Amino acid sequence: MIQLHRLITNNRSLILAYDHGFEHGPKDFNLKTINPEFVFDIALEAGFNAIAVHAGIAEKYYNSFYNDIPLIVKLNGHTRLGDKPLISSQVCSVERAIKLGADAIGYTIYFGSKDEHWMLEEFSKIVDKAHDYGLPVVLWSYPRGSNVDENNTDVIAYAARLALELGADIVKIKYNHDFEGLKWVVKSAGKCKVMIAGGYKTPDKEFLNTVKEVLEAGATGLFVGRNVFQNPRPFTMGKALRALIIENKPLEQVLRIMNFEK
Ligand code: FBP
Repeated sequence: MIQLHRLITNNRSLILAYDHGFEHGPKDFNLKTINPEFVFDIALEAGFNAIAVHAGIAEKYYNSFYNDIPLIVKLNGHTRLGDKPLISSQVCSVERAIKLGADAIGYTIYFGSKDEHWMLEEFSKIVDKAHDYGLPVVLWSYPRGSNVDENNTDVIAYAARLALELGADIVKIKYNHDFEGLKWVVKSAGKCKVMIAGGYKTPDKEFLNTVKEVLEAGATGLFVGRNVFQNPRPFTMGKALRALIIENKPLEQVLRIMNFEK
């Protein structure tokens, strides 16, 4: 039985992504957010459904104090030191993730890249093993490559469908601001839950509006990094997202309570 219930509340979910130190480098952080404990504290205090990190961060920072936050260990990654990455290498096994306390496994596939066959093969084996242990699998489903239009709705729907076909339980996609298109993406993913990546830091009100929109289109929730930890009030933004996504509060009320009017 796949243990999805810790990651999803009333068919909604809010997950904090903190794999940026690996995927982009410390440039995404400031003097506070460079410290993983600060970001774990945001997840804990704002009541996120889970936090996603690489193995080294889990090993050194996910201690008993944070046990209430379900842990997603990301099994593959790439650096940003060379060309735009089209392959993500496995850097952690399912077994190691379990030893680190993982409640779920994360993995990225760049569909459409010339190396996709490596990632397809590797991911299939990982899904098989993770499911044997009852662990849900989250796929960062990112179409990418010289002949791939990452922003095209049909391409995003294809990426969502591939996640379902491969056995992922949650698929994380980038939203292209095509509201009707997202409904089709969600349909394409079937029983695989669709979560939206946060993207670059955007103004608070605009960002929360987008979140409201993706929920209306049928997304299960948000799998967000920079729009929380790069916010000058990251705890407040975390709580606002919790109110909007999990507690189903109206956007106007969330904006008012959190004083996000500007
Ligand atoms: P953000 O909410 O900050 O966009 O994080 C989502 C995420 O998928 C991270 O998990 C990951 O590190 C990053 O975006 C990858 O972005 P990109 O594919 O642009 O490097």
